[in-house]
Amino acid sequence: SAMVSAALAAPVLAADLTVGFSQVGSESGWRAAETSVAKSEAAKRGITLKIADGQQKQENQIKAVRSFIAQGVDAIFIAPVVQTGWEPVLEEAKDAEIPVFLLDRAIVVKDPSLYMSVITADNVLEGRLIGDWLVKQMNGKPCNVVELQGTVGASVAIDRKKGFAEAIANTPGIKIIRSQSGDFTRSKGKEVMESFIKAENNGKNICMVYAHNDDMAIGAIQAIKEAGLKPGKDILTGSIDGVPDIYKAMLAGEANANVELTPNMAGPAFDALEKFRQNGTVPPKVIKTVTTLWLPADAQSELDKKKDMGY
Ligand code: GYE
Repeated sequence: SAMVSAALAAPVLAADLTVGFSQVGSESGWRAAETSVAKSEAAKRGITLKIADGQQKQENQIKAVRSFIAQGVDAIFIAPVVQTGWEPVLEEAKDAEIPVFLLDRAIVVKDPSLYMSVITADNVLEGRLIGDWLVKQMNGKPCNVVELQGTVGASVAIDRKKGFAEAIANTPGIKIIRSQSGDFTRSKGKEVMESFIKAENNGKNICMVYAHNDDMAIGAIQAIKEAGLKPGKDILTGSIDGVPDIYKAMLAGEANANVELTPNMAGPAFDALEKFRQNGTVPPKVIKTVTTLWLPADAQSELDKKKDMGY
C-alpha cells in the first residue's frame, strides 16, 4: 500500500524542506508574533521558510501561492484573509501535489481534499467566553454593547461574532447596539469607536466594547479616554489574542477580559508536515490550539509569559 512504501522510503530530512507561507499581512500585534514564531520554528527544524506578505488582500495571497507552486516548494502554508474564493488556486496546488496547511483562519470549500489541515483555535468558543464573562459580570443588570468586528469575510470575525451572540442570547438586558468592522487594526478600531461614542450620547449609552482582537480594543481604549471616559470602568472591554499591550491595559485597570490565542500556529503545521513526509501519517483535518480566558488578576503572569512567544 501507499502507507508501506512511504514508510520504506528513506526519511526526508527536515533540512531539505522548503515551505512557502502566504501571510495575511501585519495588521495586528498577534499577526506579527505569528510571523516571528513561524520563522523561529522553521529555523529550529532547519526548514527553509519563504514568507509573502499579502497586505490584507486575497489577490496578493493567490499570486503568492501561485509563485510558491511555480517554485516547487514542498508545502504551502496559507493564513487566508477571507474564507471564500480559494478553490481555483488550491486545485492548482493539488495538481502539483503540494500539501497545503491553513494557519489561524479557516476556509469554505466543497472539496475538503483541497487542503491537508487547518490549525486554529475554536473561534466560536473565544467569542462565547467573552459573552459568558459579561453575562456573569452584569449579574442581571442591563448592558449596551458595541462590537468591533474583524475583517469582513474572515472566518475568525464570523465565528467570534457568532460565539458572543450565542452567549448573550438568553439575557435580554444585554444587547449589541452597534457593530462594525475595524479590520483588526488599532487605527480602525479607534476610528470606529469614536463614531460609536459620538452616536451614543458621547459614550454614556455604552456599557461595554467587544472587540474581535486586542489591537482594536487598544484603539477603542484610546478613543474612550479621549472622550473623557474611563476605559475598564465607564466602558468595559473584552477582546481576543493576548498581546502584551492588553495585559498592560488590564494592569492599568483599563481592560477587563481577554481570551488568549497562541501565536504558534506554524509549529503544529511543521510537525504534521514532517510526520506526513516521514511515514505518510495523515494529520487530523482540524488541529485545535488551546483557548483560555484571562482576567486582570492574571495579567502580570501572562505578560511575563509573553516574552518568549514572539512578541
Ligand atoms: O486574532 C487577529 C489577526 O486570524 C486569529 O487575525 C487571527 C486573527 C487575530 O489580525 O489579531
